[in-house]
Amino acid sequence: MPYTILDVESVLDYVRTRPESRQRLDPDRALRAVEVGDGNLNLVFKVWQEDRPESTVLVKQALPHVRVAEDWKLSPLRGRFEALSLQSFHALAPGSVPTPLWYDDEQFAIGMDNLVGYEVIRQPMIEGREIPGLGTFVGTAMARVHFGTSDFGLDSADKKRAVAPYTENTELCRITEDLVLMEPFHAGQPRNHWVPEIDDDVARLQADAAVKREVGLLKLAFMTRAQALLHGDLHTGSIMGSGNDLRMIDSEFAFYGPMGFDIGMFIANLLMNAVTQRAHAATAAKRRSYRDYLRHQIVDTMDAYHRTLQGAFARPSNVSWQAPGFFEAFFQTVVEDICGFAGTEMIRRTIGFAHVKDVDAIDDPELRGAVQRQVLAIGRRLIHLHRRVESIDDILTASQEALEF
Ligand code: SR1
Ligand code: MG
Repeated sequence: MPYTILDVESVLDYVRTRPESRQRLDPDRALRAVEVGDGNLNLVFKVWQEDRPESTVLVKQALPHVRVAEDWKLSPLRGRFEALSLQSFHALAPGSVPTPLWYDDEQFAIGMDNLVGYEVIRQPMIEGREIPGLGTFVGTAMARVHFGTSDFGLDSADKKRAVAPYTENTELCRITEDLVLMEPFHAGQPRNHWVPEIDDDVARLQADAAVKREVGLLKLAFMTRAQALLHGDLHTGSIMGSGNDLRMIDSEFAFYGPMGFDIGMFIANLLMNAVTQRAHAATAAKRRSYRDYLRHQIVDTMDAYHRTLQGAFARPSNVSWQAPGFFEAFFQTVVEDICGFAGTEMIRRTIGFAHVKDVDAIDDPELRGAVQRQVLAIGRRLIHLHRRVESIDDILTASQEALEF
């Protein structure tokens, strides 16, 4: 069947053509579907058996354009990279992603477990709900994936072969190169947008030559340092949770890049949430306790990431990585990347093409402007700091106004 954009009717016939769907439902029974995608790029259908709603699968199809901007053409081939990375995440960090069921390279569609009862954690976190174990989950899972796909975890030839397919994920890499690592730092880029309240702050940021230099270095690292398989877009809208169980989703930006990118992006989203609690928390006490929770999640993320990587390094491996002090010297470079990429994510989510709801949902323009000013200031500081940063404590100190009580 030629590539056809699915809808809530045609997805039912589509699921019937996939033998793998039988693992989760009976395709000979009456099926129902609803489209639930709320991201920027794709269609997402929940499909279930009418007489047994718990028998269900999720179908995610890549569109030939950006979902939120139809004239922005984008190859649906990204479905292939999401499917490939989903398999790797599932194998290296079992339980960290929905179980993949199939990938169809004609329809650019992935079948996977429908995470019934799970919700994307961004909205509950805006509302100040604590997500148990969040930092430990992200740090542990990403360390397993990063180690297992890197030259530390793979034979040299296998690693090179593993990188190869992702070199085709050119369009999504370019989105990150442009939207995260270039446009927000330069005046006159038409996709940037912000509210007039922060005009002066944006002008100062975009006139900061040192920031441009540091972001240039970060962008070069992103483009050339193929250390490990990255999720590529690990924000709080890319994580779903139910009670204590968490899963990462939406890895279509997956490719081989610098290991600090994912954790940097994730920590940036925690910091942005922390700043916005000034608007979202109902009381000072609630703001205090949620910021305390967020601070702990940042520390837990780094601890789990460091500990899991260190544990993996301790197992016998290539003699080249076993010299005393090697791991800590290497990890230092990862912390530098985490700090720098966190800064770029905070800035691009404030003045670039794609913002975050945490900030944009603040109705009062003055308060929103004040929040954005703080996010920009922290982001800029983290970028300035990144080549001198020594530990997570330095990152927390540089982000003090987001976390203070
Ligand atoms: C055109 S895509 C814009 C943003 O949405 C995705 O979720 C990524 O974060 C990307 O940068
Ligand atoms: Mg996404």
